[in-house]
Amino acid sequence: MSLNVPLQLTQLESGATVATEMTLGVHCLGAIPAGFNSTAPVQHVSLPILGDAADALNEVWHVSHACSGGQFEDIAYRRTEDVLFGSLAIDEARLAVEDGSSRLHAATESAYRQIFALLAAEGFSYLWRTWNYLPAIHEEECGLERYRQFNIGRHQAFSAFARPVDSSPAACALGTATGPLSIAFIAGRQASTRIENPRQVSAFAYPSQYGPRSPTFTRAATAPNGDGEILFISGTASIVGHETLHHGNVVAQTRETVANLAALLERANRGRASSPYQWNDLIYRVYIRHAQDYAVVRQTLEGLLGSAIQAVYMQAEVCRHDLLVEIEALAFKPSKATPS
Ligand code: 3EB
Repeated sequence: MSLNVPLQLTQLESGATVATEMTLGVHCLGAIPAGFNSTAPVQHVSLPILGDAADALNEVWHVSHACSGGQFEDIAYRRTEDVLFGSLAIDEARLAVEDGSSRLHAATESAYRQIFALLAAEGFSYLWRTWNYLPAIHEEECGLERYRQFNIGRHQAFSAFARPVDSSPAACALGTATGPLSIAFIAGRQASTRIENPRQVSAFAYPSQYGPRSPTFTRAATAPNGDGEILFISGTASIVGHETLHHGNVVAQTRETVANLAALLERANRGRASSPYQWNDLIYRVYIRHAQDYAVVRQTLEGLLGSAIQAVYMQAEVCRHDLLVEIEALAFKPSKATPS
């Protein structure tokens, strides 16, 4: 199968119209830009943007020819021969559940069952990356924190479709103040190559103190893209082993997070001696729990990675109470790694 139509990502200029037939999907985090109009799937999450409001995140996945697509239950999707982007939002209030059972659990399980059913129907077996946003992530529901209910629902859908947890996608999961459960994803016809972090216990193997079902994500993955590849780095935080480090110290947490990102880059760069991923190749999303930490997080990050990095900073609830910052990233390379 030809893989000669690489996926690209561009930041939407304010006021620009999307080349709709060549657009695979869009992420709008923060306000939707004025005049924006898309027939392609859009993941819209209203997170507060930190710094200049004009720095809202409006990313467009596109290719150089027309895509096909449609609607599958709650999912809007577009696809090429090689990749499929989808987005869905589920209003929990709309769901009928039995007394005493969690609406978020039900919504998450339904969302992931829909995703896996669509991928089976379209022949895209490999889930590369998911972006999960859920309201009130720390609130209790049916005696358990909602992030943990989310994890149970996600895990059950993986089991129902016989997807082993160690084949999980790269991912992020963040809390929003309001809005529906919102999930976007990219899947491929070909497998991604998963990367774990030697400094961290794999998330899918976390001990049960973090909830009855573990989060199903891998720390990073590379995916084939034309003659090159895409690197997806999952939400990364100040966790070593499985424990949060540097309670209450956002500067130290930012530094530890960068050490984790460096460990992932080191792995991703095996077999890439001539064209390694470098800090400036990455496009970052930086989630900060307390908006007032923005200046110090940015200063710390730019001090370590340089002030030329391309990053959008947002206020969001990171999924453990004691985590103050979480950073995810992606990058494109025109060539693949050569297996050593
Ligand atoms: C962590 O390392 C931080 O549940 O999909 C990061 C990325 C985190 C993805 C997810 C959670 C998820 O455990 C939290």
